[in-house]
Amino acid sequence: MANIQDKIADLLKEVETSDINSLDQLEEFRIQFLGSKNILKPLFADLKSVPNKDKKLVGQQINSLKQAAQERFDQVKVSLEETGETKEKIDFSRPGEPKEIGARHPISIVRNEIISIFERIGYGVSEGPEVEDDWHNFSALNFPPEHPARDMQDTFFVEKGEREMALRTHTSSVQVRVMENNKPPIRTISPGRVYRNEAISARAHCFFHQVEGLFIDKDVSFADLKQTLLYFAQEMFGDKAKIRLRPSYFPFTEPSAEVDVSCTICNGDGCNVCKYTGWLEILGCGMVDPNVLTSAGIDPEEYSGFAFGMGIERIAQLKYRVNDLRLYSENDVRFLKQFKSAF
Ligand code: 2NM
Repeated sequence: MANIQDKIADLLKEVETSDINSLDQLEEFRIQFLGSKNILKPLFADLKSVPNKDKKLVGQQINSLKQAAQERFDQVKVSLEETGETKEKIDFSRPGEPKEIGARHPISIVRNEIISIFERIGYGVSEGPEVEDDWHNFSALNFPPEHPARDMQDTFFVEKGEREMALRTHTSSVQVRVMENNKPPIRTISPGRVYRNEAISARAHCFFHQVEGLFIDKDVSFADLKQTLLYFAQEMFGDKAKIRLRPSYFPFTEPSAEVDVSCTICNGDGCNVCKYTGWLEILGCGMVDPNVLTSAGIDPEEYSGFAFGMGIERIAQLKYRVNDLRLYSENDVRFLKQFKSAF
């Protein structure tokens, strides 16, 4: 009885006075007094030989010892943490190890900038599938059955179950869906990847990226279109930018136009970028053909609208002077890391 109480007293002294100045020592302490094979365990075995009348008292003493060990452990742990002992000692005078951060892809930067410009005048963003049916990619957009764009030479066709589908050739297909599912007024831009069956070169690629825009309401005119595009050109290329429209043809718009911006290099004086014309082509546009409105369930007697489409690679080329389209999809980090932007 005295024997076991002496042991308890000795151990308590050890718990209270042992030197613990590091995490390693704390771990040793933990193993010794609190671990699965700790030195308090044999005391519980010794307890069996203690006379019954003293069992309660001695049991309590062992428990207090255990509690004291836990308290010492907790208290030393906190104080080591406060003095920074838990972590390896940090030498704050050492030079940093900078982590290289990624850069946004130039196509994403330009896409985000275009989106932001149109969001500021009330446009929303719409997206849709890249694998499209004939209706949304061609028929609803007023492409006649024999139009060359429907040819295998121009469009990638894929089987989807029993149905023949196309990889969309423009994001106008998204806008057909928007018109089918919404009542005017409609103001939307549709950014996304599109596909054309073309041999890859510096100037052509089998996929590229577009932003198309659509505005439909009562009494929308060609003047609204022109002013919208002037706003866009000046936001994108600077206040001094001018635009000019040349008559053109698209199946889905009538009348249609090609839009040039005054050369961003020479301001229209003539240089090798604009081939001494002073102008750079940036997008196509027009008034949405009444056939397209009708196909998408909008009454052309009540509503009119304009639409436009631009290639993001083309805008990026003008912004960053990148002359080879292949660079955009090769993912060479030496190319990609040059683009830093708020967008
Ligand atoms: C262009 C040029 C002209 C266009 C037409 C439509 C829709 F869906 F309303 F018919 N969306 N985008 C359009 C018009 C696209 O890209 C050069």
